[in-house]
Amino acid sequence: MANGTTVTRSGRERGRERGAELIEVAITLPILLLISVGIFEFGRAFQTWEVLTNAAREGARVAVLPGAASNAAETRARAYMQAGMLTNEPSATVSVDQNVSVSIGGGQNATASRVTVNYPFSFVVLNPVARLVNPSATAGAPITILFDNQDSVTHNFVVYEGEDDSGTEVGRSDDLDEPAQSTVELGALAAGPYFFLCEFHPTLMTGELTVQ
Ligand SMILES: [Cu+2]
Repeated sequence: MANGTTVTRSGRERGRERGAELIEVAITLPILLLISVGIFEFGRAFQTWEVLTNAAREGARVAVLPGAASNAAETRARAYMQAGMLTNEPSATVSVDQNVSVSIGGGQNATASRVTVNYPFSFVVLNPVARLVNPSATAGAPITILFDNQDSVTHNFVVYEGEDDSGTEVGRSDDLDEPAQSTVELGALAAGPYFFLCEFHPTLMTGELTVQ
């Protein structure tokens, strides 16, 4: 070796490099796993969404038939959800309004039916992972909800303890009559169900929040 440079590596240096690889894998593997799990989870979410859209449409097709029985639309929508393998179908709510006015163009309106399907969807893996990252999203920690009205119709957001509006009120937003936002501070809540609604649309805009 007249002019050449020899590079020798001691066994200890090679070992250090292997250690660095291990750390790289340790950092990237959870991210890779999260991405692949996310693909499955969101794939399932979109599939559920498609089935629900079709179930509501099937229900609406039945609801507009002359002389349709009042529960026929709901029965059809639920049958579609079962056929679409939505196993949580009993917890879903289907509401049918057979007296809705829709615009059919040219300034004309027609009577129509509106079928709304609400289905409780939860991510199998991402929910627990989110709780790992943010364990404060559990009972005992204060909860802040950002109520975002994107509508030019007045809405609000009121939360009650328990399963209906007979419980103690634990928080409310401002009444928003135009697109705006309002924060609702719920404080630290005990585990259990909390009912929420919009006081301006108390039959349509309701829901339940579960503190775990
Ligand atoms: Cu409302």
